Amino acid sequence: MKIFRNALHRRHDARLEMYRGRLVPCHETPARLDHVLAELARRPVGALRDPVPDDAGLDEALAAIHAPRYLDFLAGAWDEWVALDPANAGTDILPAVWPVRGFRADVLPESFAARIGLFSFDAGSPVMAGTWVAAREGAACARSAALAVSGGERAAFALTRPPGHHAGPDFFGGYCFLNNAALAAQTLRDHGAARVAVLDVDYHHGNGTQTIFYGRDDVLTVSLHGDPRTEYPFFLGHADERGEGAGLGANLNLPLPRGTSATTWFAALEAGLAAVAAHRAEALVVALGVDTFEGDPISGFHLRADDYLRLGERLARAGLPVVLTMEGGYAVAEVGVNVVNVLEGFMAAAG
Ligand code: FKS
Ligand code: ZN
Repeated sequence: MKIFRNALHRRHDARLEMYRGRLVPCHETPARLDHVLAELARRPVGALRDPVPDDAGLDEALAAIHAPRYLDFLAGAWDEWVALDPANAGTDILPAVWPVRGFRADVLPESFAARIGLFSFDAGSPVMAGTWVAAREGAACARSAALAVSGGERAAFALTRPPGHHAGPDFFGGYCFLNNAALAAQTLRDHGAARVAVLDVDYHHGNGTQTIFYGRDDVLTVSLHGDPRTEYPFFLGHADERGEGAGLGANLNLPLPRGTSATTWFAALEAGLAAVAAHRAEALVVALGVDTFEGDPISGFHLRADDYLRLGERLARAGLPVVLTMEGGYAVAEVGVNVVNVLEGFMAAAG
């Protein structure tokens, strides 16, 4: 398996997120990815490589899934923030005001505080000096993985953070800024796959990916996740969201209650893979979060380390070329074993 690693991931190392009225240390840390690298050094399932250099093709691919004014804002947010007050350089940026229903999103405010609210949906996703560079390099990893698979590789992994699946056409949130899984799907489409499926196995609903492709029938989006009635991101991810317009029928949500066992989870995975087969997808993108792990501090499913081997095997048996993108997982010390188990299971069954 080709593994494209984001060597710039440490540039995004945000300090504090808003939680229950307090600023608490961020769950989404560089150590998460370091544990995957350490496990890969023990169990080499594929060589590590850098993505193809940042080029015009990356901009084009990003522009196909994100709005220009959102990309412009993110690229310049840190410089704007520091220009407001040089003392800001010591503090990460967090939004504190959002346009809810009835407010206007069509008029771009001049105020920085207003614009960062317009382009986000929570106060848990700090933007810092290296956020754009890290996220962009991650997008390059996702694109490179998709290009490798388009070129005949059976599987490729974008080993990156910050994650991507909550980032929508013009918003960040849930630690996500650029949607790596969506970018991979779009790249597969642009390079020969007529129909692509995104299967999101992170504990949290892939709201960004769903929203990006909601009106399209060429990219099926499937997500298995904690029921949004109780679980983040709360406001999307219900079973009755089936897509709209041309995309009607090309979105499948499989919400499961907090406390769901591995047995029930794997049954839902079968339903998700059946939808992928029915879509006649020619390539699959897996948004791989391992926060479904029983020891995860912020999630509520009960998968064990061995279950990730089974997951990898099952994904391989779907028979499609696969791009995997790294999403969540916060039992930091176990993230490496669980992620590499998926890759190893895949390679063992892919033969
Ligand atoms: C606990 C509240 C946590 C935010 C949860 C974000 C989940 C992010 C993720 C991703 F894959 F994107 F990283 N609220 N203080 O795991 O879905
Ligand atoms: Zn998650």
